[in-house]
Amino acid sequence: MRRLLGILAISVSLAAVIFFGTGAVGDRGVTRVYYVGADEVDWDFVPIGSDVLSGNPVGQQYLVTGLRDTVIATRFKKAVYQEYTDSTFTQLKPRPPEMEHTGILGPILRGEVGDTIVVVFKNQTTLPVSVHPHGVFYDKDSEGAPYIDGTDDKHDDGVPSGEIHRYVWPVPERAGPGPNQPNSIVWPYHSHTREVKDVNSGLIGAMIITRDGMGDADGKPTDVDREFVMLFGAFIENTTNYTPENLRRYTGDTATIGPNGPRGFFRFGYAAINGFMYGNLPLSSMTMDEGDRVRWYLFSATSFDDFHTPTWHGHTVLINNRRVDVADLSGPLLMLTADMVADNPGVWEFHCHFGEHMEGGMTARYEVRAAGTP
Ligand SMILES: [Cu+2]
Repeated sequence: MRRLLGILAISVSLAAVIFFGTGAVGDRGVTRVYYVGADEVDWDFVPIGSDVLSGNPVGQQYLVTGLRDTVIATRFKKAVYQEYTDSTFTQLKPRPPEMEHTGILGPILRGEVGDTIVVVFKNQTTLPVSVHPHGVFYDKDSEGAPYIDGTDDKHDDGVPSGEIHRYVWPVPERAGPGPNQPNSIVWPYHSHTREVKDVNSGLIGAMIITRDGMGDADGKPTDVDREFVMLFGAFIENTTNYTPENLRRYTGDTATIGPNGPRGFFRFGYAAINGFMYGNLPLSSMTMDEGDRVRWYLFSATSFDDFHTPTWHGHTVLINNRRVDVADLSGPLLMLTADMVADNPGVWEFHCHFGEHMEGGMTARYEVRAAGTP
């Protein structure tokens, strides 16, 4: 009988742990559900058609790496993550106006330490793709990467065209800001089915994780007025899921462009900020007010060309308690969070300081409106 009571007590406490959690995750957190589709779109790196910073036409020699004096195109078919309102995936959820600057990125996914992020993902592209997160906790059915791992959880690795997969990502302490970091930090998510081609195709986005107790109802950090999420990403266009089609559709030159043609290339790509080049990232979405506490979330993409040094004109930032005006993304898929106080009204350049990228259009602008501006 005593033994039976013991087993009963263990069962009850086990059930309590399962129901209430261990205290580390989910004790007072919420579950945040996002409906994310992967969609094929046409993307233009230079939609305005000119260099907004110089007022000049875009220098064609800079559109291409590896074959500098050949124009290929600025517009390509790509795949992007987009947010939908519900599981019918019929209605796109409008992007919050303050996040218009995120360009080619997928929706910003948010969580506070203790929450659980659920991504109901529908692949509406023509090839299997996935959603692979960084930082958050995941089991094998929510990893989104195919390799031999001794499990039968394969649906998440490459969700077949037209199918839905539910990714579940708890947000434990170790996914949140470390002791020396600000109250919210950035983690990338991206497709990892054919990682290189998928990311070059455009399937990448950002997740913001806020320290426990420091988020509002939406998980946004309460200690800043304005947030910017910036991908410094070189999209290598001859290694995407759509390269043959893109060459056919947009270059009008399948005979001579290509690895074996007389104008053959080794590789060509576009060093862009959120998928925009030459200041084409809309300035109207890069605004803040004088006095604003501004948090910049920066990360790099995954190619050989992804060595970036994001630079702010007009301001300094704090990165891990170090004051700088040039940030260090010296390698693929690095991430950092920078805090700024907007104290210098004006229109300012924000660019990569890696010479080839700077000349190659990895430039944007931001605007600080003077206090009292209506
Ligand atoms: Cu760069």
